Amino acid sequence: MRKIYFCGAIRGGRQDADLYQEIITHIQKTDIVLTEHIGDLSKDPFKDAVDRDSAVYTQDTAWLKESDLVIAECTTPSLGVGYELGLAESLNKEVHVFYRINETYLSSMIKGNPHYHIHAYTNKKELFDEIDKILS
Ligand code: 6IA
Repeated sequence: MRKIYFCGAIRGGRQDADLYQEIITHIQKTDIVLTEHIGDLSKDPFKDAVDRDSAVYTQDTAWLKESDLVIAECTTPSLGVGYELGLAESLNKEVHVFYRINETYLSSMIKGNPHYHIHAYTNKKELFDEIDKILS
């Protein structure tokens, strides 16, 4: 099974966390999601932060290195996701970026980068159909 590194905003904002969980559950039907906590609303990302930040960084960069494919939902802008996308490019990973075209202007540094496969969508059907195409 392929290992998918899924990126979504955490401290950038949790308004899409339920959608992240749906995406993760969907991908898990066929593949392994290394970052399955991204959709977990039960944990407070601001609590006990000081001693956890370096553990998060070490674990996530290791997972990114071992991943076969990166999928990011970028409607909610996130410094961490932007960093992960840049690192994924330098590691030459295949990267798919999703965003809701009616709700955000995706950064030119992502949208204009030919390394990334950019997928604008307007509804969940489009989103999941496109993910299925990528994973098929
Ligand atoms: O700047 P942000 O926090 O929005 O960055 C989000 C991105 O960084 C995600 O794609 C994650 O891969 C990574 N990241 C940021 N914080 C965490 C984290 N905190 N755990 C794992 N990955 C993280 C722990 C709280 C969490 C269980 C809700």
